[in-house]
Amino acid sequence: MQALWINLAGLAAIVLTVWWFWLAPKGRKPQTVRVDEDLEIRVKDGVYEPERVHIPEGREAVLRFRREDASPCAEWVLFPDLEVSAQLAVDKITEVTIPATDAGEYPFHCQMQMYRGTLVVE
Ligand SMILES: [Cu+2]
Repeated sequence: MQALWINLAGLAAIVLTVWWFWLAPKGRKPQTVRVDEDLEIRVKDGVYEPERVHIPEGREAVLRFRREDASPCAEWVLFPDLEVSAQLAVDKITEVTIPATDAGEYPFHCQMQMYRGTLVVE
């Protein structure tokens, strides 16, 4: 009986692995991504990727920026309408907390407005 349970556990692990690597929905270079634990916003070559980020209305959200551009241009990210700004560390994740907000579109950009993105609260 115990062997059966071990086999079932092994089978479940295999199924989960297959699902995760082959069957789970994955966006290919999505322009729009729901905020979740795995979302990173890459800061590289003059673009935020993804450049549109969706977060739920009325809930605080944490955005993770990974700055791969060492130039000073990319150093800060500003959400002027939300009065949020953050200094981004190079080659690291910087977490930026967005306060609970009404639905709408809120642009964000670097201090020179060369990098540009939109936070979509819905
Ligand atoms: Cu800039």
